[in-house]
Amino acid sequence: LGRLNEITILKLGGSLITKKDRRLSPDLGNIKTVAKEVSSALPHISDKLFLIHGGGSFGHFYAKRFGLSRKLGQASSEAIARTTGAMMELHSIVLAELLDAGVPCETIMTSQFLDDRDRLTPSGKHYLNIIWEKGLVPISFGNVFVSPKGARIISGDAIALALTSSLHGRNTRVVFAMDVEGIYPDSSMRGPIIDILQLNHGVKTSEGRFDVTGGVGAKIKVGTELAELGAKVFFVNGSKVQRIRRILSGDDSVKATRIYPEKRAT
Ligand code: IP8
Repeated sequence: LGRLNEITILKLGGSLITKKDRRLSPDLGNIKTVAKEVSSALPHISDKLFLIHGGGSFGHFYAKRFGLSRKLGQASSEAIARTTGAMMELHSIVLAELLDAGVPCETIMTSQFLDDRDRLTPSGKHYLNIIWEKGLVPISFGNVFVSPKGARIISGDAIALALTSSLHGRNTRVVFAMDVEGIYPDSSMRGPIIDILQLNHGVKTSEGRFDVTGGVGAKIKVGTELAELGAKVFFVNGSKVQRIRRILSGDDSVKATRIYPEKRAT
Protein backbone atom coordinates (compact mmCIF):
# COMPACT_ATOMS: atom_id res chain seq x y z
CA LEU A 1 0.00 0.00 0.00
CA GLY A 2 2.87 2.31 0.80
CA ARG A 3 3.91 2.19 -2.79
CA LEU A 4 0.72 3.89 -3.85
CA ASN A 5 2.23 7.13 -2.69
CA GLU A 6 5.40 6.71 -4.62
CA ILE A 7 6.21 9.13 -7.38
CA THR A 8 8.66 8.86 -10.21
CA ILE A 9 9.68 12.02 -11.97
CA LEU A 10 11.43 11.73 -15.32
CA LYS A 11 13.05 14.87 -16.66
CA LEU A 12 14.07 14.75 -20.30
CA GLY A 13 16.96 17.14 -20.63
CA GLY A 14 17.06 19.68 -23.41
CA SER A 15 20.39 18.29 -24.57
CA LEU A 16 18.76 14.90 -25.07
CA ILE A 17 15.63 15.92 -26.95
CA THR A 18 17.04 18.76 -29.05
CA LYS A 19 20.13 19.42 -31.06
CA LYS A 20 21.56 22.01 -28.77
CA ASP A 21 23.79 23.76 -31.27
CA ARG A 22 21.12 24.11 -33.95
CA ARG A 23 18.33 26.49 -33.05
CA LEU A 24 14.81 25.15 -32.91
CA SER A 25 15.79 21.64 -33.92
CA PRO A 26 14.43 18.58 -32.16
CA ASP A 27 16.41 15.36 -31.84
CA LEU A 28 13.64 13.16 -33.15
CA GLY A 29 15.69 9.98 -32.85
CA ASN A 30 16.23 10.51 -29.14
CA ILE A 31 12.64 11.60 -28.57
CA LYS A 32 11.40 8.41 -30.22
CA THR A 33 13.81 6.28 -28.16
CA VAL A 34 12.62 7.90 -24.94
CA ALA A 35 8.96 7.53 -25.89
CA LYS A 36 9.46 3.79 -26.48
CA GLU A 37 11.37 3.43 -23.22
CA VAL A 38 8.63 5.12 -21.20
CA SER A 39 5.96 3.13 -22.97
CA SER A 40 7.64 -0.21 -22.30
CA ALA A 41 8.19 0.72 -18.65
CA LEU A 42 4.57 1.72 -18.04
CA PRO A 43 3.26 -1.75 -17.12
CA HIS A 44 6.06 -2.08 -14.55
CA ILE A 45 5.57 1.30 -12.89
CA SER A 46 3.53 1.07 -9.75
CA ASP A 47 4.46 4.65 -8.93
CA LYS A 48 2.75 7.76 -10.12
CA LEU A 49 4.76 9.01 -13.05
CA PHE A 50 5.37 12.68 -13.87
CA LEU A 51 7.19 13.69 -17.03
CA ILE A 52 9.07 16.94 -17.52
CA HIS A 53 11.14 18.21 -20.40
CA GLY A 54 13.63 20.99 -20.79
CA GLY A 55 14.02 23.68 -23.40
CA GLY A 56 17.21 22.91 -25.29
CA SER A 57 17.53 24.77 -28.55
CA PHE A 58 13.87 25.85 -28.43
CA GLY A 59 13.21 27.70 -25.17
CA HIS A 60 16.80 28.61 -24.51
CA PHE A 61 17.23 30.05 -27.96
CA TYR A 62 14.63 32.76 -27.33
CA ALA A 63 15.42 33.09 -23.64
CA LYS A 64 18.97 33.97 -24.62
CA ARG A 65 17.96 36.24 -27.46
CA PHE A 66 15.61 38.23 -25.22
CA GLY A 67 17.72 38.06 -22.08
CA LEU A 68 15.25 36.08 -19.99
CA SER A 69 16.80 34.36 -16.99
CA ARG A 70 15.86 32.54 -13.79
CA LYS A 71 15.77 35.92 -12.07
CA LEU A 72 12.59 37.92 -12.28
CA GLY A 73 13.09 40.82 -14.66
CA GLN A 74 11.41 43.03 -17.16
CA ALA A 75 10.47 41.25 -20.34
CA SER A 76 8.68 42.41 -23.44
CA SER A 77 5.47 40.76 -24.47
CA GLU A 78 7.31 39.48 -27.54
CA ALA A 79 9.99 37.86 -25.38
CA ILE A 80 7.40 36.04 -23.30
CA ALA A 81 5.26 35.01 -26.23
CA ARG A 82 8.15 33.82 -28.42
CA THR A 83 9.81 31.81 -25.65
CA THR A 84 6.58 30.16 -24.58
CA GLY A 85 5.69 29.59 -28.22
CA ALA A 86 8.98 27.80 -28.86
CA MET A 87 8.42 25.62 -25.79
CA MET A 88 4.92 24.75 -26.98
CA GLU A 89 6.37 23.81 -30.36
CA LEU A 90 8.93 21.48 -28.78
CA HIS A 91 6.31 20.17 -26.40
CA SER A 92 3.93 19.21 -29.18
CA ILE A 93 6.71 17.23 -30.88
CA VAL A 94 7.54 15.37 -27.65
CA LEU A 95 3.87 14.85 -26.85
CA ALA A 96 3.07 13.44 -30.29
CA GLU A 97 5.83 10.85 -29.98
CA LEU A 98 4.77 9.83 -26.49
CA LEU A 99 1.15 9.47 -27.56
CA ASP A 100 2.14 7.45 -30.62
CA ALA A 101 4.19 5.16 -28.39
CA GLY A 102 1.13 4.60 -26.21
CA VAL A 103 1.90 6.85 -23.24
CA PRO A 104 -1.38 8.59 -22.30
CA CYS A 105 0.06 11.98 -21.44
CA GLU A 106 -1.88 14.98 -20.20
CA THR A 107 -0.13 18.32 -20.50
CA ILE A 108 -0.06 20.48 -17.40
CA MET A 109 1.44 23.95 -17.72
CA THR A 110 3.53 25.32 -14.87
CA SER A 111 1.01 28.13 -14.37
CA GLN A 112 -1.63 25.46 -13.63
CA PHE A 113 0.15 23.99 -10.64
CA LEU A 114 2.98 26.20 -9.36
CA ASP A 115 2.81 29.46 -7.47
CA ASP A 116 5.15 32.44 -7.73
CA ARG A 117 7.64 30.75 -5.41
CA ASP A 118 7.68 27.52 -7.36
CA ARG A 119 5.56 25.63 -4.88
CA LEU A 120 2.75 23.29 -5.77
CA THR A 121 -0.60 25.07 -5.33
CA PRO A 122 -3.52 23.31 -3.60
CA SER A 123 -5.52 23.43 -6.82
CA GLY A 124 -2.52 22.11 -8.75
CA LYS A 125 -2.20 19.20 -6.34
CA HIS A 126 -5.89 18.47 -6.65
CA TYR A 127 -5.71 18.56 -10.44
CA LEU A 128 -2.64 16.31 -10.48
CA ASN A 129 -4.43 13.72 -8.41
CA ILE A 130 -7.33 13.74 -10.83
CA ILE A 131 -4.91 13.20 -13.72
CA TRP A 132 -3.29 10.24 -11.94
CA GLU A 133 -6.63 8.79 -10.92
CA LYS A 134 -7.72 8.84 -14.53
CA GLY A 135 -4.66 6.78 -15.45
CA LEU A 136 -3.08 9.66 -17.33
CA VAL A 137 0.59 10.62 -17.19
CA PRO A 138 1.06 14.31 -16.42
CA ILE A 139 3.69 16.06 -18.49
CA SER A 140 5.04 19.57 -18.01
CA PHE A 141 7.99 21.55 -19.28
CA GLY A 142 10.31 24.40 -18.39
CA ASN A 143 8.63 27.63 -19.35
CA VAL A 144 8.27 31.34 -18.72
CA PHE A 145 6.72 32.43 -15.46
CA VAL A 146 4.82 35.67 -15.89
CA SER A 147 3.87 37.87 -12.97
CA PRO A 148 2.88 41.52 -12.51
CA LYS A 149 6.50 42.26 -11.64
CA GLY A 150 7.99 40.77 -14.77
CA ALA A 151 8.94 37.40 -16.13
CA ARG A 152 11.46 34.67 -15.45
CA ILE A 153 12.37 31.23 -16.68
CA ILE A 154 11.18 28.31 -14.65
CA SER A 155 13.37 25.34 -15.49
CA GLY A 156 12.38 21.72 -15.64
CA ASP A 157 14.69 21.14 -12.68
CA ALA A 158 12.70 23.66 -10.62
CA ILE A 159 9.52 21.75 -11.47
CA ALA A 160 11.12 18.52 -10.22
CA LEU A 161 12.12 20.26 -6.99
CA ALA A 162 8.67 21.77 -6.48
CA LEU A 163 6.98 18.40 -6.93
CA THR A 164 9.41 16.58 -4.68
CA SER A 165 9.17 19.07 -1.86
CA SER A 166 5.39 19.40 -2.03
CA LEU A 167 4.63 15.71 -2.43
CA HIS A 168 6.31 12.89 -0.56
CA GLY A 169 10.01 13.49 -1.02
CA ARG A 170 10.83 10.25 0.78
CA ASN A 171 9.05 8.17 -1.81
CA THR A 172 10.27 9.96 -4.86
CA ARG A 173 12.60 8.78 -7.59
CA VAL A 174 13.86 11.53 -9.84
CA VAL A 175 15.46 10.51 -13.11
CA PHE A 176 17.38 12.99 -15.22
CA ALA A 177 17.74 11.67 -18.75
CA MET A 178 20.68 13.26 -20.51
CA ASP A 179 22.77 12.74 -23.64
CA VAL A 180 25.83 11.60 -21.70
CA GLU A 181 26.46 8.55 -19.53
CA GLY A 182 26.11 10.31 -16.19
CA ILE A 183 28.18 12.76 -14.20
CA TYR A 184 31.91 12.65 -14.75
CA PRO A 185 34.43 13.47 -12.04
CA ASP A 186 35.98 16.23 -14.11
CA SER A 187 35.41 18.33 -17.16
CA SER A 188 37.29 16.02 -19.51
CA MET A 189 34.05 13.98 -19.61
CA ARG A 190 36.12 10.85 -20.17
CA GLY A 191 36.64 7.64 -18.30
CA PRO A 192 34.20 6.21 -15.81
CA ILE A 193 31.28 8.25 -14.53
CA ILE A 194 30.67 8.79 -10.84
CA ASP A 195 28.59 5.84 -9.68
CA ILE A 196 27.27 7.17 -6.39
CA LEU A 197 27.66 10.79 -5.48
CA GLN A 198 27.83 11.00 -1.71
CA LEU A 199 25.36 13.48 -0.34
CA ASN A 200 27.69 14.96 2.23
CA HIS A 201 30.87 14.82 0.27
CA GLY A 202 29.69 15.89 -3.13
CA VAL A 203 28.86 19.52 -3.44
CA LYS A 204 30.38 20.83 -0.26
CA THR A 205 33.83 19.71 -1.18
CA SER A 206 33.05 20.10 -4.81
CA GLU A 207 35.44 22.92 -5.54
CA GLY A 208 38.25 20.46 -5.32
CA ARG A 209 36.53 17.33 -6.46
CA PHE A 210 34.22 18.35 -9.24
CA ASP A 211 34.02 20.75 -12.05
CA VAL A 212 31.14 22.80 -10.74
CA THR A 213 30.97 25.33 -13.50
CA GLY A 214 27.98 25.43 -15.77
CA GLY A 215 25.80 22.44 -16.42
CA VAL A 216 27.50 19.83 -14.28
CA GLY A 217 27.56 22.07 -11.21
CA ALA A 218 23.91 22.93 -11.62
CA LYS A 219 23.03 19.25 -11.99
CA ILE A 220 24.91 18.28 -8.84
CA LYS A 221 23.22 21.10 -6.98
CA VAL A 222 19.69 20.16 -7.96
CA GLY A 223 20.41 16.46 -7.46
CA THR A 224 21.73 17.14 -3.97
CA GLU A 225 18.72 19.26 -3.07
CA LEU A 226 16.39 16.51 -4.24
CA ALA A 227 18.26 13.85 -2.26
CA GLU A 228 18.14 16.09 0.81
CA LEU A 229 14.36 16.11 0.41
CA GLY A 230 14.51 12.32 0.52
CA ALA A 231 14.44 11.47 -3.17
CA LYS A 232 16.59 8.90 -4.94
CA VAL A 233 18.19 10.68 -7.86
CA PHE A 234 19.56 9.22 -11.09
CA PHE A 235 21.44 10.82 -13.97
CA VAL A 236 21.24 8.48 -16.93
CA ASN A 237 21.91 8.40 -20.64
CA GLY A 238 18.45 8.60 -22.21
CA SER A 239 19.65 7.89 -25.72
CA LYS A 240 20.69 4.34 -24.82
CA VAL A 241 18.04 1.68 -25.14
CA GLN A 242 16.95 -0.04 -21.89
CA ARG A 243 18.34 2.45 -19.39
CA ILE A 244 15.28 4.67 -18.82
CA ARG A 245 13.04 1.63 -19.03
CA ARG A 246 14.98 -0.24 -16.36
CA ILE A 247 15.27 2.70 -13.98
CA LEU A 248 11.57 3.51 -14.31
CA SER A 249 10.82 -0.13 -13.62
CA GLY A 250 12.68 0.09 -10.33
CA ASP A 251 16.04 -1.39 -11.34
CA ASP A 252 18.69 0.64 -9.53
CA SER A 253 21.64 -1.18 -11.06
CA VAL A 254 21.56 0.61 -14.41
CA LYS A 255 24.64 2.52 -15.54
CA ALA A 256 23.98 5.98 -14.11
CA THR A 257 25.17 8.44 -11.52
CA ARG A 258 23.07 8.19 -8.38
CA ILE A 259 22.54 10.42 -5.40
CA TYR A 260 20.82 8.64 -2.56
CA PRO A 261 19.12 10.23 0.41
CA GLU A 262 20.51 9.54 3.84
CA LYS A 263 18.95 6.92 6.09
CA ARG A 264 16.61 5.55 3.51
CA ALA A 265 15.24 2.19 4.47
CA THR A 266 15.51 0.10 1.31
O1 IP8 B 1 15.83 23.38 -20.08
C1 IP8 B 1 14.03 25.95 -19.51
O2 IP8 B 1 13.93 24.63 -19.02
P1 IP8 B 1 15.27 23.80 -18.75
C2 IP8 B 1 12.86 26.33 -20.39
O3 IP8 B 1 14.82 22.65 -17.93
C3 IP8 B 1 13.05 27.62 -21.12
O4 IP8 B 1 16.23 24.68 -18.02
C4 IP8 B 1 11.84 28.39 -21.41
C5 IP8 B 1 14.17 28.09 -21.54
